Amino acid sequence: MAVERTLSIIKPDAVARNQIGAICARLEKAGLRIVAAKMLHLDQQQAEGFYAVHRDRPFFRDLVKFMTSGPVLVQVLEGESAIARNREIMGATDPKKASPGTIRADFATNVEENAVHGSDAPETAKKEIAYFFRDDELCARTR
Ligand code: DAT
Ligand code: MG
Repeated sequence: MAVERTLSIIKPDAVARNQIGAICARLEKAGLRIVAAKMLHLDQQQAEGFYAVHRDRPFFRDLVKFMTSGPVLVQVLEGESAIARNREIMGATDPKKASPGTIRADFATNVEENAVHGSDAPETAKKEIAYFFRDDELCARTR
């Protein structure tokens, strides 16, 4: 096991429902530490760039529209196996398939409006963190 960092986004649906605190409580309870955070209202270019890997998928336009529909909370989480741990507590992309007790099972509306984002691998975590944060904006907390 190793201490890792991962990018988390609390998406516009959950922010609009005032669920930031409830979701952060889940992250913290899972042992993940918030080492950077900012609230942003993404513009189209930022959302398209962030989800560029999905640009040829049929849901891309709707995804960008949703991600720009309101503010999001972008965070860097740190902890033992943070990337996998965050994915585990997020649950499956489609909340209908998400295990009971996961964030998406409890907070997502559907596969499009699914409350949270989490990096899926070390390379994507590194890329996604750098997409939103400079190195000097991250505060190491795990000793
Ligand atoms: P995840 O967010 O679990 O990493 P992903 O990377 O496959 O899932 O997709 C990114 C986002 O795109 C996802 O959170 C919601 C949207 N999306 C994925 N599959 C979809 C689908 N079949 N229909 C509509 N939106 C979808
Ligand atoms: Mg993904």
